[in-house]
Amino acid sequence: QESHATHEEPENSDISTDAELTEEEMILANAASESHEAEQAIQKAVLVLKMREGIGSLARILKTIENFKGAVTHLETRTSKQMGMQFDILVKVDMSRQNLLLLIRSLRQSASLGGVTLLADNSVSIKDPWFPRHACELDNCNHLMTKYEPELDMNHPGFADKTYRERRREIAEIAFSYKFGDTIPRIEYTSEEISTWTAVFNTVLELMPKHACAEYRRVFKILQDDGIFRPDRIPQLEEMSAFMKKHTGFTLRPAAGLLTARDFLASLAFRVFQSTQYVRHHTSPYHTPEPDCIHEMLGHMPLLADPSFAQFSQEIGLASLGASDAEIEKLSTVYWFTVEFGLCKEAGRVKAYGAGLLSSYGELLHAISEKPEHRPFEPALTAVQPYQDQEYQPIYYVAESFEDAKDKFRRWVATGMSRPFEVRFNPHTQRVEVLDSV
Ligand code: HBI
Ligand code: NLE
Ligand code: FE
Repeated sequence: QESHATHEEPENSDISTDAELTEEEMILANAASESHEAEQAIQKAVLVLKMREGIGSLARILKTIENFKGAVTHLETRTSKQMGMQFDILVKVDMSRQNLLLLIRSLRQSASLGGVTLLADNSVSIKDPWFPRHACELDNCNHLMTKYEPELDMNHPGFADKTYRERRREIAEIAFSYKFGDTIPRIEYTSEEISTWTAVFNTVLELMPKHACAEYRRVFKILQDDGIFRPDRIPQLEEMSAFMKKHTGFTLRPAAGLLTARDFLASLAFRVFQSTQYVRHHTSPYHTPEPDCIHEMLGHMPLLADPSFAQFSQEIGLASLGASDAEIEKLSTVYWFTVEFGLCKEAGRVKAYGAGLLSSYGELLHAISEKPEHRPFEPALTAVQPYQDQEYQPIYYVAESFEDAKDKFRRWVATGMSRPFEVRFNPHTQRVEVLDSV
């Protein structure tokens, strides 16, 4: 018996079954050998174990996990449907990759277990994950993050405002019951909501000529000419969706609030943008940490109606399908520093294209001032830059152009993703096709 025998429990040491690693675990093992830090970092993993009839001991299994410094964060058992097996155990653990591999080997040699499968791991994509293959499946991709909501967060300006909370509930209801293909219900915005819009709209009109990128200004003008952008009226999601469909094929579906990054990014793969429909609290018109329809309309819509930018957005979405949690984190960081808070160069000048800047008078002025740091957009570095989403950003990334950002992003995705397949969007069927590449 080899080196791991030292970790072995005495009760099991007389048994030795084949402890070969599967294909996925080999990927994991290779990834693990890349760097010492990666091997040691604590990650999440999901294992399924089959316990044999008669001789199994759950306590002993847990003890083995503990021996390898694994922290069990979730445990489920259910009666096995298989002959000779008593029950299946689903266990989620936090542990280093190095120890995870040793643990799997050790468990495979245990007499009481008839099967040990690594279901998922934080850093390596699973082979056959579920993700939407058609825009209609986005009906399942509307999970909310419970964060900064007027109901939940004392710092939210609407926290103490009963009427506002009721209004938010009413509008969220539309998103919850929305199904693919439905017409997005119209909202009769109140005069208070409209005056918040008017205030933000007028600041955009004032700052845009000097500080917004050319693509934004171009589409903004069309939106004004079409009568969709007016100071005295909030655009309806349905009319904006029709406008975008005409320009880039992007469409909208209503979202109840901040969605999980995985769900939010997945929709972009289908050129669908999940848009909030409520209006920020009237006491904070010039900056709010959460998306609202003023941010979606004035920040996102003009650029999503630009072909080059639309393509870039879709590619972030495509890269997210079937990605690991760690990769989703990186992609949403790239999204954050580009689509939300990106700056770009135009004839040597720095301009804003990020939606969070264009919809926020306060942050736009901050971003182009001397205060924050400007760094060149470099996906591999940008993707690992920590950020917060409550205050103005201390760092912004500057792209040479959309084309350049797209090129760099493509190259980074091509080398940096672990998933063992490629995806392609078929515009004729509106489906994502999966191509095996390994
Ligand atoms: N959800 N509705 C909504 N709007 C966003 O802009 C948004 C989101 N969820 C996650 C998210 N943005 C960020 O994590 C991005 O960086 C992906
Ligand atoms: N801070 C932005 C605004 O006030 O419009 C919204 C950002 C949403 C991520
Ligand atoms: Fe946004």
